Amino acid sequence: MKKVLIARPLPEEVTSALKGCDVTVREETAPLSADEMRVALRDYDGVMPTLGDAFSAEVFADVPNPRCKILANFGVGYNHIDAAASRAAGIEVTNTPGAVTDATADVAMTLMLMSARRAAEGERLVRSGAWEGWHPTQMLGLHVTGKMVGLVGMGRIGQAIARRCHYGFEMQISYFNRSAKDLDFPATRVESLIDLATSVDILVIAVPGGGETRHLIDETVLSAMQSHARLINIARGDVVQEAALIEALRAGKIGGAGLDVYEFEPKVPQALRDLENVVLLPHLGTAAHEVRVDMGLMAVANLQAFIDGETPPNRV
Ligand code: 8YV
Repeated sequence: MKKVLIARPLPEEVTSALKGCDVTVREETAPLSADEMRVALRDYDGVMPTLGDAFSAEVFADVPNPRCKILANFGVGYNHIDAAASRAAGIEVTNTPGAVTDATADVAMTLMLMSARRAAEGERLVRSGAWEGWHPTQMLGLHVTGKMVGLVGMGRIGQAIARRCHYGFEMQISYFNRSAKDLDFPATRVESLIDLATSVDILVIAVPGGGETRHLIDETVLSAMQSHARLINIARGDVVQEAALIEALRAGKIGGAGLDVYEFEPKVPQALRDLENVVLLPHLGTAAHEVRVDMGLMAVANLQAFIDGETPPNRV
């Protein structure tokens, strides 16, 4: 019987869905250690890893002829897995596109509204007991309706965000993407990231993580943004050069930021935590029970196909 390792506790409806195999659910919430990854590759036929399980080229190199043949990632982003090294080791990688889209787009909107309307700052004020009452110029933020939003990346999640911006908030949409997209809402493709950064009130990052997008948002891009503009990141932390962002926020080069992800997650620099003009969420993108169940069932479908000798539906 095939042996499967699920690397984190997941809702019971997910862990009980795999049939015809011997399933081990690891009870710890922390990422797999290098030793645990080596054991996973050596002793299991299939593994369901997730964010933080750093299956690097070194880990694959440590386990020649692995028993494992599939890493069915729980999540759409798989930049923690060296997919080329995995394939070279004879292990296929799958992910969970679609299941994460709406929930992640919702968190982008949450951050956009919170940052623009200074909601976290306001909440801190009320909680501190220092609020002295309403007055016409208190805590004025940026009006969102009708503003210009720029999407860095127009994949599934980018489109879900843009749709919300267009239909919900009458925003003008422009985007920077490798290829032009056939979209069901009005949007202008911009050839240069700097031009996009210069022209919008809110810049939203929705590109995959990994080597190609690392530090895409650097000092030059941040300096191009307008001083009232907001930067929203629901993608991967290292798409933004965090030190440059801290400096831009500190110097008032941009108006604020809303972050769900961090360059050295889960480490969030004190300098960032000290700033008022940034909203900080703990990677809540897909943190809703039904979404995690959908993601889990998608990862299970990939594993199940492998166990049944079929082609997994979501190979990366
Ligand atoms: C997940 C995400 O919760 O799916 C992704 O790529 O970023 C998240 O929202 C997490 O990464 C699980 O893999």
